[in-house]
Amino acid sequence: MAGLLLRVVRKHGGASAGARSLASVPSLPPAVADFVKGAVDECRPSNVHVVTGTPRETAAILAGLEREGTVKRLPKYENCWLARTDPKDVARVESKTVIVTRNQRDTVPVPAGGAKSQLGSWMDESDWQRARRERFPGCMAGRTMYVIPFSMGPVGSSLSKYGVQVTDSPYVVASMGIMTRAGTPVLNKLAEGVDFVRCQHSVGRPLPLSGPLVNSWPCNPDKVLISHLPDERRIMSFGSGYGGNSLLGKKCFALRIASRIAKDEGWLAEHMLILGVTNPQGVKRYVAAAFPSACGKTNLAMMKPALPGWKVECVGDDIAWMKFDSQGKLRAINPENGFFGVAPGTSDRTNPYAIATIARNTVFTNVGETSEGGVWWEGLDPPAAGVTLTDWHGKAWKQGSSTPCAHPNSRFCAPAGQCPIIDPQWESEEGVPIDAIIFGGRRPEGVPLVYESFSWKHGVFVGAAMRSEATAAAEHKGKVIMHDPFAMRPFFGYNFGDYLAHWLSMENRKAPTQLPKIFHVNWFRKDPDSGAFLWPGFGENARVLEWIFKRCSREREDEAGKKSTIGWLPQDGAIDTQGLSGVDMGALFDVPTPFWQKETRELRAYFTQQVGADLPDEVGAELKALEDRVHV
Ligand code: GTP
Ligand code: SPV
Ligand code: MN
Repeated sequence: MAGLLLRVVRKHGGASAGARSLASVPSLPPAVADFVKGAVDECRPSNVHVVTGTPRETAAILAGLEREGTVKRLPKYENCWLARTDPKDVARVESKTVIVTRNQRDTVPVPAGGAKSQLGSWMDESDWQRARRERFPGCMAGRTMYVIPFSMGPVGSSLSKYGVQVTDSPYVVASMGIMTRAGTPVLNKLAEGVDFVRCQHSVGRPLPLSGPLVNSWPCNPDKVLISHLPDERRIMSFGSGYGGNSLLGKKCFALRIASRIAKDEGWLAEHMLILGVTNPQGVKRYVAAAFPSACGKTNLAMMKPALPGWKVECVGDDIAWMKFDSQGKLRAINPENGFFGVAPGTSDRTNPYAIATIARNTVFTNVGETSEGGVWWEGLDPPAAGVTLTDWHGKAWKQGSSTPCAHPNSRFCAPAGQCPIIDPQWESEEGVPIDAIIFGGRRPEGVPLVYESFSWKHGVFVGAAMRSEATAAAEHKGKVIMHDPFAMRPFFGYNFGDYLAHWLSMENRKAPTQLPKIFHVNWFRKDPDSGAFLWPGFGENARVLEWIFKRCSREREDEAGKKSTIGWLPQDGAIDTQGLSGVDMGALFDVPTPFWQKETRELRAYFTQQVGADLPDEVGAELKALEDRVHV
């Protein structure tokens, strides 16, 4: 294999680069070798480097990035790095993210009246072939192609899946080394002949450069295309080096491709955190929660409970793969190995365990920098007197400036194992047992702090009806309230109608099934007069987890529950408010009928226009039942 690669490499690259690749290319399992050879033929790198994952290799990659000026060391901490991107490459690009299938309807419901689907973007196979030919041939000229064998989930777990990413971005190699289990142990697993997802990524800036780079961050914003071929289990990503666009194990694989695999195999791949919560009596339960991007998953997953005696432990902060076991318990694993978390707002007050997690071995991107070689962002205390700040563009920055110091979607990339409250079971091969599923979003009005669904079917409807204020994690502008069903709108790997049918089918499994209870939370309701949040959030969210915990333990349906038009609410006093002051529980639990009438009409229009004939009857019936309850 090494000889084969060397020949391919020599044909297109310099002789010295070829000679280096001979030394660094170990023999690859045949299927991996075929994939790599195809990528080399197409992208024509001058060198190939198979990633082993050793600390020495990682250090060398970071040192190379430092020499190139892509990252700089943060001397205030141990092995921490700062990258500033081209300001045109700062977030996931939903408008350039597509799924390629033979039929459009395999990817998205066909919207009424020729409207554009908001539930994903389909691309025709021949259009995709053309787009590929316009981008990939020769795109890695002069660069090294890194081959990253990686595992989503603990290597060897029956719930895990494997991938191989080729990329010309050493920043991606360093980040994938944190976010996934990558390197030789995975290559050994692949040598057993297990399936893997083929992931091809290029920043799209072959050498010599046709124009200057901004911030030494190669990318090609005009040509960005993040494409998925679920039938072939293949991902092809071009033009962006940032986040979910380029760390292909995350959204592309673990959500879009995996949700399709999960449908085929009878499990669930979801945009959910997983946490364990232990009550003062020592009883422990696990819950999974789906909130849209930048709506509080990392914060909830690592929460420090404000309630005495309660303990939260973190299994994962972004993605859950869940499967019913032979006893009928829903078991979840976190397929990731690190956190790619939103920096702004993270502080000792809001998320002390995240702050502890990112103190070493962390890559920061687009945050502010202090003159002491530390990091800074909105939400942290002002730096000590005499310490000055540089913003994410690399310019001097002062408090009170009209632009933020850190980009609102600036992120930290840190190993999950460094979290002080990582759950002892977080790498368990069989996964942790899930008792409750929580949906939520940013809803400034109308939506109560917490409610519980009436049934599994109603819970699926609550997930389908999720809406949230737009955030900086994607390219949307302004604070519009967007539909984001199951927090999966940007991440569905197949038709949303089929996805709903798949969720509903969990109730009709032949095998024993203990369905988790389904809840909806909203930490973000605002006082209409002052615009301030009504709920303190963060550690105080433990009060809501306590109610959810109790609802999971209840023997009677109406215990500690009050029936409302939208679901079960806590009875007065059922949420512990001891020690809280100035919180208006009445306002937090108000369910205004006019608001819900409007919401219901809006939902009916959305389902009709966007899901149409693909909406399962059961979900239509739940909407009708809600309409009847709120008298629409
Ligand atoms: P992705 O990584 O994009 O999927 O985001 P996420 O869902 O993990 O969101 P994260 O926990 O990083 O929170 C995003 C922002 O919401 C941060 O600025 C937090 O400070 C803020 N936030 C999180 N939880 C709460 C809360 O309970 N109340 C309020 N007011 N803000 C919160
Ligand atoms: C999200 O947007 O939900 C993220 C960040 O978790 S990214 O990996 O960039 O998609
Ligand atoms: Mn996310």
